[in-house]
Amino acid sequence: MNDFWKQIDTYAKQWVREAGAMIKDSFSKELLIQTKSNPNDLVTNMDQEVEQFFISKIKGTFPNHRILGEEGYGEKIETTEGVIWVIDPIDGTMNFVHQQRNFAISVGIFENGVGQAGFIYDVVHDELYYALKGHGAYMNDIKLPKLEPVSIEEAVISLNATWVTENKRIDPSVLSPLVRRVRGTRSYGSAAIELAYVAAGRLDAYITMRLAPWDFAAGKVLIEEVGGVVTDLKGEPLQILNRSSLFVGKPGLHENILSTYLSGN
Ligand code: 2AM
Ligand code: CA
Repeated sequence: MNDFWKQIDTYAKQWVREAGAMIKDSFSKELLIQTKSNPNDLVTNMDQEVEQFFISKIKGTFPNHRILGEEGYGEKIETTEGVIWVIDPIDGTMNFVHQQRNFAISVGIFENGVGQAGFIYDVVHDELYYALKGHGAYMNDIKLPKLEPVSIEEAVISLNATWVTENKRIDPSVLSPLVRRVRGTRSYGSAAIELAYVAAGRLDAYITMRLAPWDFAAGKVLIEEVGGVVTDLKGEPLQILNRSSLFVGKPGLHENILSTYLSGN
């Protein structure tokens, strides 16, 4: 690993853990909760404070780097050149508000459009998942093994139950047989956690209809580093600055589900 990425790795881990401590401290304080695009789209003062914390740290240390953040304190970014930090200060805000668990900080770092580093911190479980492209993926200090193929019958996949009954993107009659055939389904309510779990082999695949770059930036780096496959629902590569559907999974399983259930949608 060259010194530039070693330095980024050291700072990113330090800031993610500091931000996690800020979030933990907030559990004993009153939270200010507002809604964004609809009554179920929540934002709290902590989402905003944590994003501002990252921006001040990154700008103070790497003034040439650009930042794209969920809460909009970063910049308007239209091109992928240079180093871009893609940040979700709290992914799974509804879980944060309702459960005080099952949320994560997600930080993906891209250089000229290529994902180079990913950090997903499950604050409550104190699990930091991270990867540097070409240097392996880890959960805390444990190296994550390469993902091995698994059959559809043995797979535990993650998806949101509502999509099986109503869905603008995929005819629900497509997802129902898949749900019946797999070993089990799960839904955690935080894309970052679900992506980290695929990287760690706890989930075999994850399907979601619409995510923003800050939801998947870090997870994409993590999953690709352990040999998983990251595409949209059509099997096309993700555009890192665009919203997208997402389908990630173990090698082999991804191809099987795509060709048997998703192609043609
Ligand atoms: P959030 O908690 O940061 O908003 C829930 O299924 C997952 O999808 C969470 O990761 C959530 O991120 C994300 N999400 C919810 N609504 C979304 C939307 N309209 N666009 C993109 N991502 C969304
Ligand atoms: Ca998010």
